[in-house]
Amino acid sequence: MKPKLTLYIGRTCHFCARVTDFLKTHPLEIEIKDVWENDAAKKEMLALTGGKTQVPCLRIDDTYMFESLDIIEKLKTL
Ligand SMILES: N[C@@H](CCC(=O)N[C@@H](CS)C(=O)NCC(=O)O)C(=O)O
Repeated sequence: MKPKLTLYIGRTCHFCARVTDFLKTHPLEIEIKDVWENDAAKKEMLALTGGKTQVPCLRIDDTYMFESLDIIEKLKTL
């Protein structure tokens, strides 16, 4: 079964842009939520990660990644 993917980003975060730029050339079924623009997304991320706010954050089912380059390497395998 395909994992459920969610990418938490911040609108002007260049580490996040690195990941969203990658997704333009490697489209995947992934929900993108801006935690800097959307309070509900921020609350959701805080609750899920136990208080972590660093973006980009990739949620793969119930695991979380916080490093843009690691996220891109992982996305290449999905
Ligand atoms: N090494 C990380 C850096 C990510 C980073 O510094 N993100 C900043 C925004 S540009 C952030 O979320 N800062 C707030 C925090 O760490 O809670 C990466 O490559 O993704």
